[in-house]
Amino acid sequence: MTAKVLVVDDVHVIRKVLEAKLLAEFFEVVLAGSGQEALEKAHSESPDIILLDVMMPDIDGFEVCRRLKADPLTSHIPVVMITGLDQPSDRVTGLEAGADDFLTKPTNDVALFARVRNLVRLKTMFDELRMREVTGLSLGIANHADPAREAAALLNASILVVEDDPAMTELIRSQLAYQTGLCFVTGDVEAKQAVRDNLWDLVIVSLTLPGQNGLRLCAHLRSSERLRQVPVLVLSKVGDDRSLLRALDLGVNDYVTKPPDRAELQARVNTQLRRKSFQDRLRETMQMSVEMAVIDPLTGLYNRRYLESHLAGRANHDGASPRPTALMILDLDHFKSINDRFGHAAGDTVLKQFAHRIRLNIRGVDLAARVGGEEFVIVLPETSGMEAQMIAQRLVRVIGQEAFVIGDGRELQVTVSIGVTEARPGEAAEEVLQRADAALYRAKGDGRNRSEVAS
Ligand code: GH3
Ligand code: MG
Repeated sequence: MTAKVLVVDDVHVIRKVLEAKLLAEFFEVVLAGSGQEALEKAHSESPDIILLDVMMPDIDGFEVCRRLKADPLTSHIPVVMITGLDQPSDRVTGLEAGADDFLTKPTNDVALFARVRNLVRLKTMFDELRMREVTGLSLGIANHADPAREAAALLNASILVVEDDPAMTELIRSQLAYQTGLCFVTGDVEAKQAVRDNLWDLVIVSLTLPGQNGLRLCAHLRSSERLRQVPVLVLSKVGDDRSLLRALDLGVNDYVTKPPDRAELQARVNTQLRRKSFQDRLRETMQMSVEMAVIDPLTGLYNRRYLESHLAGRANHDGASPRPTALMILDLDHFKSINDRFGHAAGDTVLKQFAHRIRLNIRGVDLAARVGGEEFVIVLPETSGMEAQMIAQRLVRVIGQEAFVIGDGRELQVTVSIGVTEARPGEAAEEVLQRADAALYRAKGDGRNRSEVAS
């Protein structure tokens, strides 16, 4: 992973040391020697992350951070505050200023790279999400970011804590008391069961479980695609860099040393939960664009494209099932006059309600698609032409019997005509559709509000 890091410190030597370390890990580095310069370079260089010293003579780090986070052009760049002393009050001030993470001087390399990588990953994901949302919004297929939902994701997360030390468990319970979905287990066996049965937003694993079970659990949590979606935060013992490095190598997302500092634990938990929530949104956006390709937006039924590929696939599988497949084409009667008399919006409302009634009256295995303006197709697997005709007659009743409601309580009588046919083994979709269409034509000719089976 490569990323551009802006290092801000008024002390030349410290800037140079950090630069050397980051360059050695193949990061691109930009330096700033004052708060003012940091603000300028945050704009001109578009860094992926900012390492920000607290104590600087012109504008201090807290104020720089506040200004970065208040500016829409820089608010998305993660900021790591570098606090001079191990001062918990500085951390709290930093978090209040909007900092995403913090490190204490002198910076320990393991911590430095873990934090930087973690936040760069987070930003990469966030950038990707913003890009897709912009594209999605312009296509009308994505929702705007929902701040209330995001806030809820940070408080009502489901968090699994794996810790066998009762005192530590109590400490974590009190530090994360604001979280409503905390669950504690003491061993790796229970933990494996818990991750198998539930999808967690975060798993916190103690690396001091007996017999390296903490590390083994981390490996397990990275072993499958499903589990890899869950962020892992480890609790490590001060000085046990070996286990910590192993865990980071295994791909855990972040760590806190024991006993955790309240502000630090909360900040790291929040970072991971935010990451998880971005990730979930990304997946939803992708899911949505996949659906958009095959779903008719007005009715929620499949579209013509989906139906065509479904029918092509069905023809290839013919013979596998001894039972026939039936198909029907449905066309609303005199739909043009509904539009003419009540307007296009009323017509749309009728189409939606029509689709809803159809869906309520077919089986889960049946496939309903909107193939034209007011023309629909239903494919019924394992169904004969005669059975399909009975279903079609029921649909005719379901549509015609009860009036449709269009806006301000106005009611409207709507009827449908249906052509039914049974697909012959190996028959091309085109032929089946043509036969159903001919039957539909007869239903229209015979007075509408009825269904006919192809001869
Ligand atoms: P028939 O009983 O013979 O089927 O008559 P019809 O009026 O239903 O058929 P026709 O094909 O003459 O008209 C279909 C109308 O459907 C014309 C078109 O304006 C309308 N239409 C097509 N797509 C939409 C849509 O998405 N929304 C609305 N409101 N109307 C649509
Ligand atoms: Mg029609």
